[in-house]
Amino acid sequence: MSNRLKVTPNDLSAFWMPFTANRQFKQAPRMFVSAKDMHYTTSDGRKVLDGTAGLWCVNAGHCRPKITEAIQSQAAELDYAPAFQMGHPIVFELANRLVDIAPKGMDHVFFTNSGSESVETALKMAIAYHRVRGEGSRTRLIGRERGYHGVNFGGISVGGIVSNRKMFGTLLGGVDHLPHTHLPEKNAFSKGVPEHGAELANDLERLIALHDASTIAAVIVEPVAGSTGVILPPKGYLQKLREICTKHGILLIFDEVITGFGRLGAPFAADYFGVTPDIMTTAKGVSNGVIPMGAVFVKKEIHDAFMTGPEHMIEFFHGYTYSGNPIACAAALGTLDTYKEEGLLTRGEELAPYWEDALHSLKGEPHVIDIRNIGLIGAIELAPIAGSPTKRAFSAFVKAFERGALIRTTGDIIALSPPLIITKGQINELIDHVRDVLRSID
Ligand code: PXG
Ligand code: PLP
Repeated sequence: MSNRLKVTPNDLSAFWMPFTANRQFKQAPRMFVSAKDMHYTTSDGRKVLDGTAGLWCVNAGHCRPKITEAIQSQAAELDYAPAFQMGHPIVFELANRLVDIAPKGMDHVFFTNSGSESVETALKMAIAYHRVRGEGSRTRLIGRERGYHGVNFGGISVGGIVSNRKMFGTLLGGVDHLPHTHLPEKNAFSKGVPEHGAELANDLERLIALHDASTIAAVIVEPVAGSTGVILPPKGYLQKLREICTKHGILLIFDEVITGFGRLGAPFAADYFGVTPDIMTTAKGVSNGVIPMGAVFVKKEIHDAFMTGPEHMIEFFHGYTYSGNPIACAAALGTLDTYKEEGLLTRGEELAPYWEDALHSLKGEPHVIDIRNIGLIGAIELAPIAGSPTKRAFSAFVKAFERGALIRTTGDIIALSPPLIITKGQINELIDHVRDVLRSID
């Protein structure tokens, strides 16, 4: 056992933790000190089954040798190269490898360091694209209620999660929202994509009638909404959005930060649904969550529209100090190698029926009011405790952790998204933990 295992820092106050109930956490900290494949190890030496791939990102499982080795050797060879006006070989190699697995037509990649940065990049690209081609009046952005697009100002403006928006002032102007597609009264306990609700895409026609297409740059949606508690697109919904955007010259952005890299059993949600967006934002699974990285995929026409004007001029005034950081690139290449060798980008397809049955076996357990699934994503929605929303799901989270399973909760919804290497036995184990937890909480 590592000698770090028993160490608990004696002062937890300096670190202001993100998206955490800081005071509650610091009274009873939950600490991971190591991880391997499907498991974490806690500071008190317990093994915890990872039911959430970290935060939806560790798709290949933990501490995979190819990724670790790639990082180690890159760190010793070229640690950093300036991202602007300079290059290094593996960032080009990585872009080519990513384009190879991307949906057809997405021929170019812009690197960022997170999903939030990918979203800002995509929104800026969309507005600037229209401007470089002489349609500078297209500046408006359309998001969706309950959407999550990270935490930067563009992302929270097009996003639709009230608590992520209300504290932060007036946000970006010129933004409107489609309605969300969560219709529990019609679709509860659907297996896979729900039957009802495709017509909600027609609301885009209403927004276009209100604002006029000539003012709208882009529509951004998560093909499957993750953070808000797993909301699936009704059958035919994404196709409809695609048709309306195309008809009106509006760019369609899929935010695939969660759905990208095999989560649905296909490399991207665009492949799964057979709908190709104009821009695709990714992060998380691109580097297995190991080193921060994001990648924005763009269609050739969009990229090429910028490649005009004097050749000595910068074409797109945007980029990050760490765009295409060599060590992040090495991690991503090690990740893609692991995905390829183990067939992980499509493994979810084989496992999905087993996953679906296991999840839906929780129907009828205490508090369960809906179960949703797609690929290797699952959601179990609980009835909230009257007057104390989120409390029931949070106690399920703590109980599960104590029993040996990491689950994720948002509102009163339990979201599951295990690493894509999970075995059937481990699926049973995870679902059994959830079942026992549901039976033990108030
Ligand atoms: N877009 C989508 C669709 C996301 O899911 C982001 C953008 C932002 O990515 P970064 O890397 O900036 O966090 C996300 C991130 C959860 C959870 O438990 C989800 C995310 C992040 C952390 C927790 O639902 N999604
Ligand atoms: N703030 C200051 C003062 C900077 O100099 C920079 C980058 O040079 C940034 C913010 C942006 O940092 P990054 O490129 O890591 O996003």
